Amino acid sequence: MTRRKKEKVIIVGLRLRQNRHNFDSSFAELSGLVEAAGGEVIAELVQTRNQPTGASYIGKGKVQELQHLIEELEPDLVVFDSELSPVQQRNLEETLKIRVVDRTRLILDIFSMRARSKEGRLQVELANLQYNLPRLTGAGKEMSRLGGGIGSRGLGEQKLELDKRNIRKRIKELQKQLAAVEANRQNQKKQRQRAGLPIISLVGYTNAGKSSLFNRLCTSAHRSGQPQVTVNARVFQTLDTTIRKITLPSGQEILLSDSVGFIQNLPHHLVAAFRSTLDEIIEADFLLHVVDAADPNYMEKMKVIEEVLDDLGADQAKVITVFNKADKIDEFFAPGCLVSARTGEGIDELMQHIEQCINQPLFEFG
Ligand SMILES: Nc1nc2c(ncn2[C@@H]2O[C@H](COP(=O)(O)OP(=O)(O)OP(=O)(O)O)[C@@H](O)[C@H]2O)c(=O)[nH]1
Ligand SMILES: [Mg+2]
Repeated sequence: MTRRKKEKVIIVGLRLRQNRHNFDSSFAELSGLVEAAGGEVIAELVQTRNQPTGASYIGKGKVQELQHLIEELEPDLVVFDSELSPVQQRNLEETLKIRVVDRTRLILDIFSMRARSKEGRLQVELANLQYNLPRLTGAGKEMSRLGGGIGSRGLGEQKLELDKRNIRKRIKELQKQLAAVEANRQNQKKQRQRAGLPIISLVGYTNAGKSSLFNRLCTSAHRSGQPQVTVNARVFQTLDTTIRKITLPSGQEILLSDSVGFIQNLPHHLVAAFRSTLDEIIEADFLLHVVDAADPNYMEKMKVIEEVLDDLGADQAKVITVFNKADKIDEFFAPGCLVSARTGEGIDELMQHIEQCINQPLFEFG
């Protein structure tokens, strides 16, 4: 992919009166998502209302205000902090004469940039097509109109001209290919189960430090020399699942798995497409919920993860909460382990705690 210059973005949000708090953290996060997609936020526009309007999501007056802002600042696109209906999106683009991208599309874009494994790519393409299908009016016009840049990734060049019928065909094809990959994965899972080792999955909000903790646990458990997973301040750095066998201080072996992070308002298309990855995460014997203790919004983010885990049907009793980034904070009351993946502080205690959980009576593996 060629490096294009940063696209200029105006972000727009609707603060619903009954949902103020969620809005603030979601909107603050939107800038990070725009950056992750290769853009730069040059202005923000927020409206407070009781509910969105059917035609243009924000009210008429606000659309006018946005229009003035666009004329003045000449952004490349506008990003809305919510999923727009196909009609709202079309109306807005026609009125504003500019590319309009919603939060869902933006997250799909980032996932498209990050997907590496075969399964990840198939899942992302599937989610993209499912998102685009109801948004196509003519024979593939809309998709090719998008041209490039934020809001257009994840569809191979050759697929830009697909019409609805072909998209449906491609969706079926992808589902079939994914089923095959899934069968393969089930096989691997059986093999792992046969080995009888407990599986511990790292879960948590994107950027909490799951991959850093994964690496730290791998080295502390004397597995240095193993290829490490990539750590990055960008959101959704990790998409693919990595599993390593590590040996805890007592000699107990476990399988540790690192995977995709979550975020509030994850697009349901994406969740559906990633279902098998998510199922695998929550089927682990234990879930190590990694929380960024230095994040002022850590409580809300914890709640997001708890809700996601609940939706996925994960057993709360399997969750071990660990607060990370201890090196960044002075004082913190942690109702669980407090560690720093960076400095190694608290890691021994965490490993002991994991061992205790594994060796609880009544818990059997395989
Ligand atoms: N100061 C400090 N920074 C940390 C610590 N752990 C992780 N980080 C930083 O936090 C950022 C995110 O770390 P990752 O390990 O990639 O986070 P992740 O949860 O795997 O993120 P995704 O894969 O995007 O979901 C990176 O910039 C890390 O260097 C820590 O203990 N202390
Ligand atoms: Mg990661």
